[in-house]
This record gives sequence, structure tokens and C-alpha cells, in this order.
Amino acid sequence: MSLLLEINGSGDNWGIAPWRDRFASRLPRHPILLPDEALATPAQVRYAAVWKPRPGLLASLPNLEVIFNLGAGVDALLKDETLPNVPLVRVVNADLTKRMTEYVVMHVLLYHRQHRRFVAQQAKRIWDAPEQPAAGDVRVGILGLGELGRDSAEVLQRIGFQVAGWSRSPKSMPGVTCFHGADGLAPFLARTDILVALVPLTPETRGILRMSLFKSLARDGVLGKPFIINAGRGGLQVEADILSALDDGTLGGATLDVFETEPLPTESPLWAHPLVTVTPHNAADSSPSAIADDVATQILAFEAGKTLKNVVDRTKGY
Ligand code: NDP
Ligand code: OXD
Repeated sequence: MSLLLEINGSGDNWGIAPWRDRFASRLPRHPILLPDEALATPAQVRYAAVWKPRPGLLASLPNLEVIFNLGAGVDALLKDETLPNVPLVRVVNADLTKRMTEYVVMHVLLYHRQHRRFVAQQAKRIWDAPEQPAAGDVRVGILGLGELGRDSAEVLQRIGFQVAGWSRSPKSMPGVTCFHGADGLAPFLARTDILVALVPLTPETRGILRMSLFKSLARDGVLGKPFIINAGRGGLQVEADILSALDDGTLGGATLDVFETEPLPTESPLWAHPLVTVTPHNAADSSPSAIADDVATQILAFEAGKTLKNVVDRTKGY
């Protein structure tokens, strides 16, 4: 009945102690084991709660019944070819969703309200007030209309933006124009001034944020040039293409929370580019209290014979 806890994350939210304490308080009858403890008694481990566990660790637990990923994206886990074929549950949680929506809305607004321009003006003590377009004149496009993309879309359309989304399967959302599939991508991009990437990293989406996509974005928008915001995964983007697109004027700016290599190497030109905003993969932190509580609730429900929620479809990769 033990639960293995293994976390390898760089943000402060990934410190092990708060996770261990929260699980212990919510699951007092389940010993919470760190990897060395679990490997001493591997047959006792029924559950694993993990973030980027070392490859092969989960395969050494013969009675593992469920893997709980402590984040929303499961790409790091699915890379492990030895991953046991037991249900893999990912995070779907209101706290995490709200954090992502804050991030997306903030960065859309920073572009819409030309914030970089005013920071630069202030540094030179310039008082200059260019025409400010209305939100209703700006078209935001969200790649991925899942748990996170839908919430951002809903809030952005309520603020007044023209919002569209793109997904794999057809969707319908009040106030949001929905596109789907390969055929839907070009018309979606052609009407997008600010592109937000919230798709998972899969073989189909790897490298989707590349030059050909940037050139397909709208060029007739009130902001002058298109902008991109990637809060999905670094593997979605081709960083050399982002830099070229910024330098040749294809893009007006890029906000990146995720990178091909994390932490972003100090020598990356993205750090110093005047049109790039870098954040350290913290658009939506997994909070120990919110997420451990959900996992504990699921474990108790599972033991009471209920069906697990938010199980990943491994054939789709998310
Ligand atoms: P969901 O699985 O709920 O939604 C994914 C969406 O992407 C769905 O709408 C899905 O379409 C769409 N999609 C997937 N593959 C394709 C494809 N090939 N073509 C078109 N659309 C596609 O995921 P979440 O919204 O919960 O999370 C999205 C991602 O955000 C995570 O996978 C993770 O990588 C990232 N993330 C980043 C965080 C950060 O701090 N930077 C924090 C949390 C998550 P359909 O609905 O038709 O299946
Ligand atoms: C996640 C993340 O996928 O934090 O939840 O990136």
C-alpha cells in the first residue's frame, strides 16, 4: 500500500518536503517512500507520484498499480521505454489551470498594450501615447483547446479579444471560433495576431513552432506583426527559427516559458534578444497542496472501487 514519491524539478515548488508532508497528511495509512526506501521494499509499492522520475525506476516496482504524474504534461514520462503499462494519470486541477490562464492573459495583454514600448520610453523619459487598439480588434489564437487552452480562451474572449482555438478533434465553445485537424491549421493561423501554444509535446506537435508556421500568421493585424507565446513545451519550438523570424520581422515578439533545453543555457541568444521574454518554466506551477490532495483523493476513490480520472491515452501521447 506504499506510495513512491520521486521528483526531479528545478522550481521551488518541486522541493520534496512539502509534497511528502502533504501526502503523509492526506494518506496516513499509506507509507510515503522516497526512491531509496521504495527500492528496499519494491513489492510493497502500489502507487507512484512522480515528476520526471529517473528512467527505469518505475519498472523496478513489480506491484505498481497506478502512476500519478505531478504535472499536466506527460512527455517526459512517456520517453521512458521501460515505463510499466499501468494507468498513467495526469494533472487536471483548477489551481493549475488558473495559474496558466493568469500567465496567458498577462502576456497577451502585454503585447496588446505595447508594454515593451512604454518600458523603453520610460527609460528615456519619453511621453508619447500611440493609438491603442481595442481588444476587439486583436485576434488571439490558441493552439490546443484542452483543459488549459479552453480556460484561457474563455477568459480572453470575455475581456473582448477575438479568440480562436485549434485542436485535434472538433470542438464548440461559445464566443470562440474553433478549428481542428491538419486542414484547420492554415485558416486558424491566417486569422491570428497573437498565437498561444498550449498543445502537448507529441510526435505530431514536435517542432510545430517553426518558420513556415510563423509565416502563415496574420500580417494585416492592428499590432503590425504577429507575436507568439509558448507555455506548452520547449520541444514544440525551433529556437533557431524563432530568432530568425524575430530578426527578419516575421514575428514582432516571442514570450517563452519552455525551451528545447531547460534550464535555458546561459549562452542562449534568447536571453538577451530585445524581442524575447524568457520565464523559467513556471507559467503554471504544480502546487503541492492542490495536486497532492487530488492524487490522494483519487487513490482513496480507486481503493473504494471507483474509476480513475484523467488517465492518459498512451496512443495519443497525452
Ligand atoms: P490537454 O490534453 O487537456 O489538451 C491538449 C489539447 O491539445 C487538446 O485540445 C488536443 O486536442 C490538442 N492537441 C493535441 N495534439 C494535437 C494535434 N496533433 N493537433 C491539434 N491539436 C492537438 O492538455 P492541457 O491543456 O492540460 O495541457 C497542455 C500542455 O500544457 C501540457 O501537455 C503541457 O505540455 C503544458 N503545460 C505547461 C505548463 C507550464 O508551466 N509551462 C504547466 C502545465 C502544462 P483534442 O482536444 O482534440 O484532443
Ligand atoms: C506541467 C508543467 O506539465 O509544469 O504541468 O510543465
